[in-house]
Amino acid sequence: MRPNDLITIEQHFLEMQRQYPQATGDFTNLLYDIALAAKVIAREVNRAGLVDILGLTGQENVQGEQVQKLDVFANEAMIRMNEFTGRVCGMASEEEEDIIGADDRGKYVLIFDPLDGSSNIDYDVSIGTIFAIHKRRSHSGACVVEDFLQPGRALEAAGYILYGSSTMMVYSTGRGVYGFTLDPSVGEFLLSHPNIRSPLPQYYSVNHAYLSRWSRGVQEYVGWLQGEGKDAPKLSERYIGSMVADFHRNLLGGGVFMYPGDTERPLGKLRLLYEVAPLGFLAEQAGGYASTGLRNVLDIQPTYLHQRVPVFIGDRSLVIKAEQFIQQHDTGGSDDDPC
Ligand code: AHM
Ligand code: MG
Repeated sequence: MRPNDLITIEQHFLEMQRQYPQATGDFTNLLYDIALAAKVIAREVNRAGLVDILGLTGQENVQGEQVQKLDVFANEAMIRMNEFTGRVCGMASEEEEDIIGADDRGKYVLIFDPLDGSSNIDYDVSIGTIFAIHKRRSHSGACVVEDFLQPGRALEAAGYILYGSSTMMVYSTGRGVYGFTLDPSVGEFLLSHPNIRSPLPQYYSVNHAYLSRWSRGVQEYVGWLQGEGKDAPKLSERYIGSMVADFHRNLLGGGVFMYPGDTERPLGKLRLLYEVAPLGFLAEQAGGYASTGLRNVLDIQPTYLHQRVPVFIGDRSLVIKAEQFIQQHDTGGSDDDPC
């Protein structure tokens, strides 16, 4: 790539900001703060394997410093990089019980899952940070929980950072989805995937270990994805076990990811505010769709911070098909929604 072709994430954010002449720059800078936090977390994630090889895990490394768990480190990095900037009045993290106060003057609230897919951390398998930004609803003073409890449809921006074979930041402000790849030699995210649109589906992603606990509708739907019945697509399966990595794979390769409710966990495992709504926002911006199986996840009015919802996300026609199977087999035609 010639230098003239390079677009850094900062240039891209500034270019986007020019479309809003009244913008103060706060929002642009907030996105840039997140990109900076991402670089700090990426450095630590990349070192983690090495730390293991060198036998430095445990409470202290050779310098006598505390070695933090990666998810704790990522959580603290996101908080520290955003709390005193004056851009956010508060944050909500999947790792924290309650909201985290920041600068009362901030116009935005930041919601994040600092390290999604944490069961993969010890095995060098892709993990990621998911983030979402809302405008605060309260007018002054400290932010309140209602500032965070907004439907996904109201998001100002959402995105994720994937720590995989390379580090990528993918985001949307509601005007398409853009992907940037971190070039470690220059220490900057460079535009690598402009205006992402999901291709035709090839994959489905689900944890099959829960098959016996799924409803009839979900079982029949997964059978259909595998090739049973009329017009069945006969897809290949891929399941990484990090929602952010499974979502990313399907975003670029085409497919559907799901974490349905089951007899043990009627609302599934994934959290509306930290995982489902941000990725649902991105899916829709890339031409896809995200549903609980009964309704669009972006239309749900959250009632509490750590609310869980079942999710089917990715290729639009495959998600609509999931809704049809569930409608036909599980609800007896009723629209009652446990979410
Ligand atoms: P986490 O936020 O604690 O990492 O949990 C969420 C993760 C998702 O990334 C992933 O899709 C899911 O848990 C995997 O769960 P399971 O092991 O039940 O398939
Ligand atoms: Mg998570």
